[in-house]
Amino acid sequence: MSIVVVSEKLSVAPQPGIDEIRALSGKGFKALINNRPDSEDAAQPGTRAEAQAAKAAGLSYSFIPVKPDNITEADVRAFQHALDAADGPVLAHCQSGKRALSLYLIGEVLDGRMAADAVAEFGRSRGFDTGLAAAWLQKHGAQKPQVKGFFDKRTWSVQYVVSDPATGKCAIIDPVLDFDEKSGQTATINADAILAYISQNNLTVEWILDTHPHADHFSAAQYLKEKTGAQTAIGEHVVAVQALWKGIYNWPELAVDGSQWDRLFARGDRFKLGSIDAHVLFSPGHTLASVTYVIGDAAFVHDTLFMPDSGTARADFPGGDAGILWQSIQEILALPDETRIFTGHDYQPDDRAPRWESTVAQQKASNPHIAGVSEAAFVDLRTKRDKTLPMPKLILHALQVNIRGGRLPEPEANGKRYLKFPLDALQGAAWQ
Ligand SMILES: N[C@@H](CCC(=O)N[C@@H](CS)C(=O)NCC(=O)O)C(=O)O
Ligand SMILES: [Fe+2]
Repeated sequence: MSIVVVSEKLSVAPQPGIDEIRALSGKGFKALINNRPDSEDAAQPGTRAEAQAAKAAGLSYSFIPVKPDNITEADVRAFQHALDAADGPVLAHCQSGKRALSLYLIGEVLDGRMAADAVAEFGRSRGFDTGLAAAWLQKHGAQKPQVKGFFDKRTWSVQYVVSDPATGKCAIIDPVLDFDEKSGQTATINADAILAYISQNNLTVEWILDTHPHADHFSAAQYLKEKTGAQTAIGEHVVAVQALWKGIYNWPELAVDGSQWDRLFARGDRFKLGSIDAHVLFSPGHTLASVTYVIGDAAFVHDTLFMPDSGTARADFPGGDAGILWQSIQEILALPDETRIFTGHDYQPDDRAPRWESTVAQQKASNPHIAGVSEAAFVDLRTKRDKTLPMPKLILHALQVNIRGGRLPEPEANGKRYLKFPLDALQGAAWQ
């Protein structure tokens, strides 16, 4: 049996004989992992005999049998658990050592400690063909992005960095540019926290995505594009929102062709985040242009569904429509039950700590605007509730920035920037 050292804690080997297992503690090993289902061949000792020999030698023993074509994430996690639990060096084996090494490598990539394209070379340099791990990652692992949420207390917004552990590529979704309406000051506290996370984790920004032109905060898309060089994108119907607000702001020079973004997404468009497949749902109702980004198993739904204890987004902004929002929500709920749903705001009902992740199944089971609610009842409850909601305090500030992709107004001759407010253009004043 030739033992190959993989890390300080792990070595892998082909099938050991019973005598070789008994000798392992003398070589400093504290634990044995057997990744081989019983009865693969007549000569193999089998798990009972291995367990007995390991225990007699004072080793802890784990049986995590996998077939080469049927490895699951649970096997990978069980392998990691056995490795972590051991109080010293571990020997893992299958027939040749290839499966044992593959389980380890898949875990390293899933947890972001190794790049997927380093897997093959890692195996080769130690005498193993680890194409198995590479193929597994291509099929499963690479489709599960890591999602980091950043909550902005001022606007109850959730901003996301979504990354592909296999390649280190990431997207920033719905970043906030800070604005204090009382002083008129802007700042980049939120966006800089996002940039710090990206640099600490050695990520490369591929996309800066907005789900819709926000009515309650400024988008930091332009600032982040200047910092990272990544491409910006939004839904193609942003041109309708531009046309609508061009009228409200009486703004003849505003280009209403979406040229302020690098890419405009249409319903069903596909794109890649590193090795992860992503596609776009058109999700209007809250605004004319809202989209949902489905990246691997994660859907970024922004202002459609909130957390199950918080219902849904309002549909009474210019261009909003409760019936259309209902249709958009149905399309999101038709995603697989285990799809992770990431919402764009959390208004912290009863002052609970902010939360932003749920699943399609949880939304269907317990969101009071959805579970057992008909379309007519939804439209009724949404319309009644929207009549009670004052306009967001920054709606007139934010739209003139966000329909230009997060660009602040151009400075005037004195170098200062100014916002412009139409009077009596919107309804919904909260006089009392
Ligand atoms: N009080 C907040 C309200 C913001 C707001 O209206 N948010 C929208 C999303 S942009 C919403 O759907 N709110 C639902 C609700 O407040 O119930 C503000 O002034 O900014
Ligand atoms: Fe919104």
